[in-house]
Amino acid sequence: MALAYYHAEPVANSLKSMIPLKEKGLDFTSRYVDLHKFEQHQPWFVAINPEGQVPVLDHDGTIITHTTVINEYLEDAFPDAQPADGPLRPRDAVGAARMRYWNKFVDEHVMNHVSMHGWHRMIGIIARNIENGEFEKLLENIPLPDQRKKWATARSGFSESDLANAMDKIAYAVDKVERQLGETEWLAGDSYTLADINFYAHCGMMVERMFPELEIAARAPRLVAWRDRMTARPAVAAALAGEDRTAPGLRTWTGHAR
Ligand SMILES: N[C@@H](CCC(=O)N[C@@H](CS)C(=O)NCC(=O)O)C(=O)O
Repeated sequence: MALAYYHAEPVANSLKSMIPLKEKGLDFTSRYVDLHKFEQHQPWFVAINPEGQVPVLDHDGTIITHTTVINEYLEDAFPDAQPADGPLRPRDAVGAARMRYWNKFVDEHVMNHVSMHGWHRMIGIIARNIENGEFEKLLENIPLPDQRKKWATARSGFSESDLANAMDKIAYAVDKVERQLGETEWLAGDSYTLADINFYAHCGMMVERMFPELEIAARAPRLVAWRDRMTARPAVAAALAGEDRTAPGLRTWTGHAR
């Protein structure tokens, strides 16, 4: 059995599937893809993932993409490799449904909004530092049309109204998670699941640092305690310790928990 994981910095999607690999104690080869050098759009990587995005799981030559799919695949392929405090996907139908409900919420209503602010602060600077002409050539190599648009928008700047709308959605998600953590210890119930990992990687780990105006400590104390419980898990700490080539000045987005 050979597993390889292609990933970038330990934040957002790359972190989201790295945590389950560590939690499950699976033996895998880590392959860092340097997004700052646009390796994800180069022919060798597009031959692995035609969508030109990380992360990617290679299991004995079978390629699996999209983090929510990768994480469920790992549960199906390695059901017995689990952390001591229980499986990452509940074994009962209701628990699994609750986990998927939160995964859907994070994937559809959280991830893109936090990502827009991250791109605005970090990718925008990287994109504006690329010469005209060269930037257009880089755009041509991006396989996904929406991603091509996102790079172009990052360079020209996201609109104030889009950023404000994203901010409203993030505040909504923070309040929703805070309410849930008033009822259950973890997002999907009494056990730690892939849903916690998803929200942590896309929002929970960096929300306080990225959005001081939300006054997270006062507004969402249960979320802060949950985040600290997550960060203290040895597997999460190991995942966060992964390679990070982000220039220190640009780490408004990635530098939080490390
Ligand atoms: N839906 C995909 C999204 C993957 C994604 O957005 N990856 C980002 C990194 S967090 C990426 O590869 N960005 C590089 C680019 O778009 O050029 C997933 O869940 O894996």
